[in-house]
Amino acid sequence: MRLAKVALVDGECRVGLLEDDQVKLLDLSQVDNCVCLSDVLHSPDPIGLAKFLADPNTEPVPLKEVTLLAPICHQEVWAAGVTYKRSQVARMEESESAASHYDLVYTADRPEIFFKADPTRVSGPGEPVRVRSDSNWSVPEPELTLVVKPDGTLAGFTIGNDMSARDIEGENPLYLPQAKFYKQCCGLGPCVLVPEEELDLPATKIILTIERDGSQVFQGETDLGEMARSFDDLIDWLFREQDFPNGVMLLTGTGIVPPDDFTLEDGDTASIEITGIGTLTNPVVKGT
Ligand code: DO4
Ligand code: MG
Repeated sequence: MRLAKVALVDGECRVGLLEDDQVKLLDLSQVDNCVCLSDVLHSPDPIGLAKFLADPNTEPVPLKEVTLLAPICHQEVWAAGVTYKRSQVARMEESESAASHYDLVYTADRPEIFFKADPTRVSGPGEPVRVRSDSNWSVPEPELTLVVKPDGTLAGFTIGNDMSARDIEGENPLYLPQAKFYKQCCGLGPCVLVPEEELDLPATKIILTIERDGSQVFQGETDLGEMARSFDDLIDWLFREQDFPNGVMLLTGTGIVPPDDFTLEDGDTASIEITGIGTLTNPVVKGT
């Protein structure tokens, strides 16, 4: 089941169930204290609750008549890194001085986990993601994103774009928060997949496409079978000595890194497709 936050033509914000090219709107008022998508996702049975809330008296709305919003409410957004071989190699190339850190963290018991964004820094489908004005080497990072309940159990999956300034991160690993955390630094969407069965990891593809002036300038592909860590392991580390009363989103690292001579430019478009979830597309803006 795919659940989304949508804005209707009159601007009203609703939660909907995506089915083909239609959205079935949910009537959240039927349940006490159920006001946002996360209230459905964090319930003990999100699929059962969404079916119960699907309003039989309202006609489904054509998907093209709504605007899909970032599927986030009050959650913090965190990210794991160096969880794919491709990321380990790229990081070791970009930073001579920190190469051994990236090498070690790939196989260490403790993963790299960092704070990525609060909801105000997240861009939904179609909204701009940003390249810092003081970066000349930035890339999108296409990442499966775990939607985690306050109790640490998995509610579902969405798509994340961990925008990254490779030059700032590569100059000194102590600059990582500046390379990763700034306004419009994170794309999320277009919906949350609440799986009805376990994901088939090797069959779940991630495809990153970057377009410039209407032409494709980069495309890369990986699959979840390439990930070196399990979802449970990442969630377990994230929740050590942390409480997330609003739930949390966890980006799980990139397995696609464009070649070293590639940097995003103002006006590019980054699209990330993940099997079973959909495609998250964002225009890129560069600060001046
Ligand atoms: O330390 C570097 C960040 C790694 C990362 O964001 C990734 O592998 O996706
Ligand atoms: Mg990343």
